[in-house]
Amino acid sequence: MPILKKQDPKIYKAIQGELKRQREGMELIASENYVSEAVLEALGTVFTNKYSEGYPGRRYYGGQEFTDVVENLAIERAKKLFGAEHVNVQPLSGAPANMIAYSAVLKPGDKVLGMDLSHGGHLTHGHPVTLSAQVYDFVRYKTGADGKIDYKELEAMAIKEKPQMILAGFSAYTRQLDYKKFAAIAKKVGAITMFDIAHIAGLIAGKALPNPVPYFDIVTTTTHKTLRGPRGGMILCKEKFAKAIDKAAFPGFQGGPHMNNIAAKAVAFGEALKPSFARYAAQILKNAKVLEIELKKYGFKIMFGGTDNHMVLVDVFGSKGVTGKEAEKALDKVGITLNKNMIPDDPRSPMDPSGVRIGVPAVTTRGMKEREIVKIARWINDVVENHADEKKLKVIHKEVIALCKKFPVYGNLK
Ligand code: DSN
Repeated sequence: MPILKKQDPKIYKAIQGELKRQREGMELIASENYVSEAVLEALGTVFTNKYSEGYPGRRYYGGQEFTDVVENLAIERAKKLFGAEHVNVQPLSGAPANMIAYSAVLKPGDKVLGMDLSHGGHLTHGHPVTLSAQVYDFVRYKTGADGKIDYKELEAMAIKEKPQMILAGFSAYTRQLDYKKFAAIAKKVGAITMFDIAHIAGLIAGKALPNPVPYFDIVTTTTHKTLRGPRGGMILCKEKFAKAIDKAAFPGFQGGPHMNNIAAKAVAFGEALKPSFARYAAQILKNAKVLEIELKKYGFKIMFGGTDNHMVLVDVFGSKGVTGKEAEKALDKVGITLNKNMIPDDPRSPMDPSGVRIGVPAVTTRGMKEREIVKIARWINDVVENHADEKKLKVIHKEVIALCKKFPVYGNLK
């Protein structure tokens, strides 16, 4: 970046610092990943200059011969990846994608069943602090006594509440959803089905998890988590909702789409269509399972009874008497990044909850496999148990950097 270095050294320095952090750090935030250098290249292009309100072939401004190419390719590739009838690649991210989808098919005040945040749902699924909860009447379902979604209870709730929509999707729930059962419950009460697959989209694209798209009316996602694309959102839906979704995205909710981002989405979807992506997705599941098994050996309580996807939710406070915040902070010191997280019905506060969420998509992108995950689990235990021992933390930090250097990322970036 020779021009930036000269023109704006402060920003250049921060970017270099972040690059070093990402190269030398063990990234275990379940929603983060490393995009390819091709995706980064597409993001930093002249498409950032272009306004293109509307859709391919019907835009409001001129000069769209190249924007149409990238948006059409992104749509075509996403359709192929997920077997979707209709795709809108314009949502700026996951939260707007969800608001767009709600507004396309619901009226203000309509009732939606969505999963409780502390049970693994997401803020935009009707948490009281969000706009979604101000506009729609969200009723929250929870996991049952065995830590999994209780379909009988969900059905009873659906019959009682008569919602217009039943929403699936999670940012911390780690078990596989029974798509058929879920859709059958919605059908019984005449509700629209929506699934926010943001966390697991890459696992679905890589065929490590079954595809929910045939079972749901609307599927929303981000493109930057397991799917390993640029930060952004996307909506997949049945043809009968296509017009409403497109209209709700533009002009309903957003203005001009970010075309550099859409170009980068197209590149990422192209990568996800390759056989190597399926191997990546399969390895994520193997790594997460090893993490679950190893952490259990160290006496950590794994929420929901275990994992079927890319992450585990751990009750560190209940297991080791260390809060989620303390664990996050101590792990940060050794270069292991993850996030504190509520556990179901957490007695502690969201800013210092009982749990931590640990995900393996980013380390799997680096090429780490079962052997490395065993080491990572050992470090997590050592750090949590010795979180106040600065000397020990320093030793572990050196070991973490050494392992990360064996699995380099962004070799061509300067
Ligand atoms: N912030 C994302 C996550 O970490 O799950 C969801 O929005």
